[in-house]
Amino acid sequence: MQDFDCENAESGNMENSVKKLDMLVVGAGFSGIYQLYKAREAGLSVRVLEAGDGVGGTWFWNRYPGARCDVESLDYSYSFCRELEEEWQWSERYAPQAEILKYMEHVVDRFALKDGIQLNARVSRAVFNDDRLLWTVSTESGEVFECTYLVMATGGLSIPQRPQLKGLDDFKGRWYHSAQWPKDGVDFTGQRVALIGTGSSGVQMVPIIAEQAAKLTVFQRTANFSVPAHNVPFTEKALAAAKARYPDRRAMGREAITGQFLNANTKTAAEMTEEEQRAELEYRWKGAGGGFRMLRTFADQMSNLETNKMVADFARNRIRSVVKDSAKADLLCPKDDLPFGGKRLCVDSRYYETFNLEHVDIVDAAAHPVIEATAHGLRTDQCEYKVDAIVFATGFDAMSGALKAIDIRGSCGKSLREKWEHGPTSYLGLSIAGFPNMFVVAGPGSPSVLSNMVHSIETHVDWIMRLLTQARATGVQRIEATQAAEDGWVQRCEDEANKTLYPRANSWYMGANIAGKPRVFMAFVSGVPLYRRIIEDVASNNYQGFEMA
Ligand code: NA7
Repeated sequence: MQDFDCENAESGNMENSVKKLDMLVVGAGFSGIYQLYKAREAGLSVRVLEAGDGVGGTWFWNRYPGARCDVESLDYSYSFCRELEEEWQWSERYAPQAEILKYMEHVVDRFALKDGIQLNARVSRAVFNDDRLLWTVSTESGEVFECTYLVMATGGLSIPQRPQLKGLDDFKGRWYHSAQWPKDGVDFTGQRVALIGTGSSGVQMVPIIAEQAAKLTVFQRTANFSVPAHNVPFTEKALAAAKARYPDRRAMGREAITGQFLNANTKTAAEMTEEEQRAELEYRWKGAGGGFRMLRTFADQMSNLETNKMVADFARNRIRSVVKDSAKADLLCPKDDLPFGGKRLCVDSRYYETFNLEHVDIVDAAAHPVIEATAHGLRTDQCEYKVDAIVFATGFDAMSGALKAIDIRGSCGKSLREKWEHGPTSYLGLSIAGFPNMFVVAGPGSPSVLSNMVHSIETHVDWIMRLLTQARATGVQRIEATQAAEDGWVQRCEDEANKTLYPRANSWYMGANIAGKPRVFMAFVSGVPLYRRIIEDVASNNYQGFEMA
């Protein structure tokens, strides 16, 4: 089948020509690339539209100093091709941004996908036509496409949030956002730098910027928990040994709550002696563990406040044992009202240690918020901090932001922005009632950001392709989640979240990081294996919850 049917491409007027495809995919990150590969394999004409001037999604945009994935590289990679797994040589346990981007570019080249991806094409509007059963999709530059299936591979963290800071235009230095970092990098040598935000991006950046800057002042609104990554370079031997066990590793990942094997403890804290509890905590914090293993210390860690507090206290003690200045340590210790893991856990290399450097300071931006930027720095209600550069590591309009950024109109002109006014809703995090033939990869209502994203992406794309293959074989032209199925799923997601401690935290999972955003827990919290079984059951039951016509 022809890959790209430019019906009017010969007309010479590309702006007004309408390109017709079986499938249009929005976004060329991990989701979009795999969706393109699978759709081509199934013989569909397909094109990916990508806003950036390169592929990679998250890993294209987030080039800030120290950016790396905090899911281990061997897990945070495609599993669909054994040869690809064998060929690719990860250099470290946790790959840096540049290496992940190189990997994604390699995948695009290796599977000859480049000609299916259109760069510099930001989608602004998508409208469903009920009579013709087609989506009309427009880009900001005025290109128009028609497609039968629309796949939103727009990512969970792709709309950066820059605080509306008064006076920023008058600031005479340079400012940056972690997710819009200059491609050529930034040299902070000898500079006074202000960094706002202490989520994963800020936590990864602090040690690296501190190496260059003359003075680094970190403005922290909420202290979050961060655990040591224990990142190490792979030796040839270690990588070969890991690869020899790859099929087992992937199989264990599939059956793990987060889609990556973290050696989860199956016992609750109450089922262990104090000595055993201590040993478990130590094991997870230290080299053999590290990273997200700390989230699986006890089986009831995210549902039992007392157990969670045990982990939180352990982490707080560790912070205090590292940070010598007790005033800094007080600030860096998360408060009691934040459950451990309630906000996305940070995974760091020398974050807390960096605050022992004399030129690195921390400011309590909750007690003394940044009020404005001045010509020479930032002003809180207490004083002015003179700086040469401001770095915003202030996060994203997560989960729903990227979809709401596009004017999506479903059946009978229904607006997704209006539908989601009170928070995102979906059936299985894959499909939205009123938006036929549109699918969301790792969308709100699926494990997505609570899981190893690459695993969840592969699960979704495979599921979507299975559905479309059956639909095409049986002459089904319109696939739409029913409102009842969606309502039931939304309720289930809420019920599952309410069994946990997650809703207690003012996290971006809850939409709490954006002023005025509805507070809804946006992910399916009960884990990858259960979720996969649910969607497999739906498929086996003739796509229960979908209307297929
Ligand atoms: P996050 O995790 O959303 O962190 C953003 C940080 O910025 C967080 O500490 C926020 O404080 C802080 N923030 C946001 N707005 C402000 C204002 N106005 N003033 C002061 N501080 C502010 O984003 P990241 O980019 O670090 O990480 C995103 C994800 O990428 C991460 O979770 C991983 O999945 C990878 P708050 O906690 O809201 O008080």
